[in-house]
Amino acid sequence: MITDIQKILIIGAGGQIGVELTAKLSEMYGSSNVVASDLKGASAFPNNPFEILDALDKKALFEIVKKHGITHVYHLAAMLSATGEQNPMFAWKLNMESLFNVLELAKEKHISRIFWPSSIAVFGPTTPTVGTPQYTIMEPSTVYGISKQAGERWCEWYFNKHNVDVRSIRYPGLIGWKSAPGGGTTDYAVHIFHEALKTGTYECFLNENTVLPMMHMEDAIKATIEIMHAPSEQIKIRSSYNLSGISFSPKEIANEIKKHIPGFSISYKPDFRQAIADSWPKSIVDKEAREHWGWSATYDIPKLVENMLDNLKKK
Ligand code: NAD
Ligand code: AKB
Repeated sequence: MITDIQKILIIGAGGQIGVELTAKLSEMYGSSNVVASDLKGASAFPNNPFEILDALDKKALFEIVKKHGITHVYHLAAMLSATGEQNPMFAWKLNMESLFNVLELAKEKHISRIFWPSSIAVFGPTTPTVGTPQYTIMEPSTVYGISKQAGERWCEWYFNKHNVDVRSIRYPGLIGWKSAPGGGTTDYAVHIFHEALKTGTYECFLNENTVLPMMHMEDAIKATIEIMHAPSEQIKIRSSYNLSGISFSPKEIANEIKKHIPGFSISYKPDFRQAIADSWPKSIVDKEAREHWGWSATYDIPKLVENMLDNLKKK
């Protein structure tokens, strides 16, 4: 267990990333030093202090920060790409105002460090799709992507103008067996494993050749911990870092699953999420994250598929 003094608040702890991040940080710092918060769901965190918190309520956030002596905030609450397109105004409000609430607390010196995730959704249809670099054309076409791009610019601005120590990663689609995804375009890559084991078939909402950047959740958590623990001078990008894991299409992941479940079959019925996926990169170059703070991924496609199937079977 790490003994430096960190009191951590996780906002949106009940979500796909939050559940795993809360567990990992509790292992590192002790559960009593990691406060989980969400709109509901205390029972998911029997060992952590838990607070009901609406991230849009700045006063309530401030009170929780004071009550627990919070130093570090991981702000995960957001509306993701698919749900965001269906609730555009609220997605914008939630994603932007909640970020401002956290950034302002740091500007006012109530907290000392923030983690806020961005996404590959910051890129858009005019971005080069293969080997997308850190610096390139960024014209996102979803409300979610627009909010993440604006969020990146604001993070950089708060760092430059107010010395706010905010750190960020552009996560690809995340795949883990411990928690369920919440309203994204890459969610199929989690659902497919559950359905392969449960029914042996899966109807995919993207077409068979839609290649997207993806990552095992363990790698995403590793990156999050690494960027938050790197010395400040190594974090040279204060908007958000590209982060690369693996890239595959539904057909490719289905073929890998068939190596373990030979009878597995997949069909395709693209819906509105196809247009979102088509606007995103197929692969990402993360040279800066590697050079600045030593990032590298550990999962390839065969290892990810084996890990997902083995653990879901046990679960
Ligand atoms: P999720 O939807 O699974 O979880 C979000 C959590 O936030 C939920 O538990 C929800 O109840 C909570 N929440 C929603 N509104 C809230 C509010 N007003 N106040 C407090 N909590 C609220 O999302 P996730 O997949 O865990 O993503 C977390 C962050 O990571 C988001 O910012 C998302 O954009 C980013 N991200 C995720 C992925 C991915 O593949 N999961 C990829 C790129 C970026
Ligand atoms: C989504 O599909 O919306 C997320 C993301 C890549 O940001 N998983």
